[in-house]
Amino acid sequence: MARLLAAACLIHLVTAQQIGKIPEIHPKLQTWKCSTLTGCVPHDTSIVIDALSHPLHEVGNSSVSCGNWDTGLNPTLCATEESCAENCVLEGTDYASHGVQTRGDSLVMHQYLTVNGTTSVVTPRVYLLDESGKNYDMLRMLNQEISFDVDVSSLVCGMNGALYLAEMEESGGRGALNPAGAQYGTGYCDAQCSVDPWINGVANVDGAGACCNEMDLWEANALSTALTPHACNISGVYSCEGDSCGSDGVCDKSGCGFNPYALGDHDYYGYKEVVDTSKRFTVVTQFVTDDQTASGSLTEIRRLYVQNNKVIQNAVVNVTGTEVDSLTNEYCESASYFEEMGGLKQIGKALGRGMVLIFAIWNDSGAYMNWLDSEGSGPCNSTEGNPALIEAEHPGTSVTFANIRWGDIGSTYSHGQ
Ligand SMILES: *[C@@H]1O[C@H](CO)[C@@H](O)[C@H](O)[C@H]1NC(C)=O
Ligand SMILES: *[C@@H]1O[C@H](CO)[C@@H](O)[C@H](O)[C@H]1NC(C)=O
Ligand SMILES: *[C@@H]1O[C@H](CO)[C@@H](O)[C@H](O)[C@H]1NC(C)=O
Ligand SMILES: *[C@@H]1O[C@H](CO)[C@@H](O)[C@H](O)[C@H]1NC(C)=O
Ligand SMILES: *[C@@H]1O[C@H](CO)[C@@H](O)[C@H](O)[C@H]1NC(C)=O
Ligand SMILES: CC(=O)N[C@H]1CO[C@H](CO)[C@@H](O)[C@@H]1O
Repeated sequence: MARLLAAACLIHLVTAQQIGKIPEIHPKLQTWKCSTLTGCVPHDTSIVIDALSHPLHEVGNSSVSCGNWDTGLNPTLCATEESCAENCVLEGTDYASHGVQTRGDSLVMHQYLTVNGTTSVVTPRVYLLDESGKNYDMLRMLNQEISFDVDVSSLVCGMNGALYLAEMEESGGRGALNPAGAQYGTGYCDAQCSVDPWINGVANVDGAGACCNEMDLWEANALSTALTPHACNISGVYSCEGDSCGSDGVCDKSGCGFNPYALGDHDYYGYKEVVDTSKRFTVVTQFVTDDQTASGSLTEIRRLYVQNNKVIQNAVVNVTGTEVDSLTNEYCESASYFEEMGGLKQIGKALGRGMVLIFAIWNDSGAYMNWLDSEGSGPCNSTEGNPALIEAEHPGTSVTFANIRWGDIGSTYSHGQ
C-alpha cells in the first residue's frame, strides 16, 4: 500500500509543472478597505508580477527557456500541455530588476531600466494578491467605489500607466498542470483576447486567446486619460479560437470610453489644467446600481478627482446636445459592440462576481498610443509617442500608484472643501 502511494505521488510530481528553487518574494503593498460605518481599515496585501516575467526553464537546465512573450513556446519542451508541465520549472524573480518597487502603500513602475549605462525595456504588469499571498484579491465593486493616488507627471506622450480590473480566476488557474497559480502570476486575460504562451498557467499549444471582462479604471499619461469598460458575453476566462477572438468575437475591444479631451474639453486634464498632472492627485471611480445595493444592476460609472484637498467634479461634456459627466446606458448606446456584448449590465455582473486589480506601464511601437493622446483624443502629435524617441529622451518615464482604497460609495476619499 505504502509503495503504491509513493508511486502515485511520483506520477503526480512528474506530471505537474514544477516550482523552482529561487524563492518568490512578493513586495508588500498596503491597501485599505473602507465602509461608511467603520471608516478605512488596513488590508495587508502584496503584488505579483506576471508569470512570463519569471524565469521559466527546462528542468535541470536553467539556460534553456521554455518560452517567453517574444519567442512564444519552446516547441521541443512544450509540444503538449502535459509535456510542457513535466519539462518546465517556474522560478521566483527579483522585482527591482523588472522596474517595480513598493514602499508602504505606494508602487512605482518604470518602463525602462538603466543598469551600468545599459538601458533595457522592462514593461512590468503586476497583480494584487490577497492577505494570504496565495490567491488574487477579488474586488467586488458593485455599489462600491475605488480610489487611488497617481503620479503621471513623467508619463510623456505615447506612454500608458494603467490601473484596471479583469475577471481572472482567484487562484490564477492553479491546477494539475499549473501548481504555481496566482503566487507566480499566472492566469492573465483581458478583453483584447491576447494570445500569450500560457493560458491559466497551461501551455497554449493551440494558439488560443485568453478573453475576459475588463474594466479600465485608468489608462493615462500626463496629457490624456480614459475610463473604459469592455464587456464580454462570457464569464471568467474564455479560451477563444478563430472568429471568437476577433473584433466581433466574444469581447468588445473598443469599449465605451470617457476621455474628456476626445469629448471636446481640451482644458480639463493635463499639465496646469483643472486636473493638474504635474502633481499627484486622487482618482475616484464609483459603480452605481439601479437599486443602490450590491445585488442590483450596474447603471452608471461615475468619476471624480481630489487634488490639493479639493474635490474636482468630472468634466462635463456635450454629446449631441446633452451634457454628460458619467457613463450611463444612454451614453454607451453609440458604442454598439459594447451594447451587443451586454453593456453596463454585463460588466456589472463581472464586477459583482469579483475581478483582479492590475497595474501596468506600457508603450506602443505599432500605433504610438495615438488612440489615447493624439489625433483628436489628446494634444500629442501623431509621431512623438514613438518608443524609440521616448527611450532616447525620457528613459526615466514611470508611474506611481498609491493609497488604494475601496468600499462603500463616499467612504474612500477625503471630501475636503
Ligand atoms: C544546458 O543546455 C545548453 C544549451 O542546450 C547546453 O549547452 C548545456 O550543456 C546544458 N547543460 C546541462 C547541464 O545539461
Ligand atoms: C554593474 O557594475 C557593478 C560594478 O562594476 C557590478 O558589480 C555589477 O555586477 C554590474 N551589474 C550588471 C547587471 O551588470
Ligand atoms: C457571444 O457573441 C458572439 C459574437 O456575436 C456569438 O457568436 C456568441 O454566440 C455569443 N455567446 C453568447 C453566450 O451569447
Ligand atoms: C451642445 O451642442 C449643441 C450642438 O451640438 C449646441 O446646440 C448646444 O448649445 C450645446 N450645449 C451646451 C450646454 O454646450
Ligand atoms: C511632434 O512633436 C515632437 C516633440 O515635440 C517634435 O519634435 C516633432 O517635430 C513634432 N512632429 C510634428 C509632425 O509636428
Ligand atoms: C508593446 C510595445 O510596443 N513595446 C515597445 C516599447 O518600446 C521598446 C523600445 O523602447 C520596444 O522595443 C517595445 O516593443
